[in-house]
Amino acid sequence: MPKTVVTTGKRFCDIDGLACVVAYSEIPQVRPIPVIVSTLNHSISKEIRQWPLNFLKHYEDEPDTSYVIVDVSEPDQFPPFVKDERIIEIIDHHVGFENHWQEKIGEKAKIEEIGACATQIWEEFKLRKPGAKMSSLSANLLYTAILSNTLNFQSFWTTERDKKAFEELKAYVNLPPNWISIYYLDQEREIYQKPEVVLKNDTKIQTIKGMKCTFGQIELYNSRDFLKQFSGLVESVLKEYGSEAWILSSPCISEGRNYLFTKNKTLKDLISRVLQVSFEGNVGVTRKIWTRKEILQKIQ
Ligand SMILES: [Mn+2]
Repeated sequence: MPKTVVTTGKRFCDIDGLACVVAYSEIPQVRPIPVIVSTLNHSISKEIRQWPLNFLKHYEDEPDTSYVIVDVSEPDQFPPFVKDERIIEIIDHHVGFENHWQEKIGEKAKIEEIGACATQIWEEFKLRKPGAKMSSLSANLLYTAILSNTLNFQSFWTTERDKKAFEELKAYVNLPPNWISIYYLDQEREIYQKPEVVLKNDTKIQTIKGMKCTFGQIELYNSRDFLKQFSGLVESVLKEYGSEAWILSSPCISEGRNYLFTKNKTLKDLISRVLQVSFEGNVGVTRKIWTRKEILQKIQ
């Protein structure tokens, strides 16, 4: 029997990736198999982990399996079982590989600059299943993913489409009225319990101006307090990757700006110039909130 698998990146999975895999599996007539091989990061809070998330953690490729990829489009980031030639659809909001996939699968490659991939999945659901009711599990996940991936609608890539999807999903969610604060406080608690794990699950190696750079990210309610307490730990964790330089970016939800922490002069100079940040010692504060993706696009 031909099967379709819907999956996301292999390194770590955030609430957006999870939401997209689970919700997408509701769209086609014959349900695709949801598979997530990566570690779930802290944006998937303890409470969310207790929801009946029905994905598989492993998959063995079969010659008649087709693949749908969500929330990632860089081929290097796909799980090892995925066969690129059998990818039938890609929905993602990370730019860089649009032309590559356009050539391979044409209009089935939906790669757009938008706040959350969850927004694209909601739109896809509406388009392909007009009038259908989404399960509250999927709606809860997409709703939370839009909130989280747009940094509470403060990120630069947030669009009106994200806001509209968030509003429309309210009709299908089954969440307490104070869900937003429950969600963020849950995450913060977990981060303080194991900052090292959280940081490792959201660290990427990037080449910036020809320099290998370890780029960590921790989204917090209060980044200033966190850095006061954990700057030493952040430095030692990021140094472990052995790159030429390291940097932490911490979007601070309560202040609507980022705290950046690095000891590398080249990075400080580059970021000061491009993002108009002035560093005091090793810490710089931006004027607005930036995701790592946006920072990288600006400085590369
Ligand atoms: Mn995403």
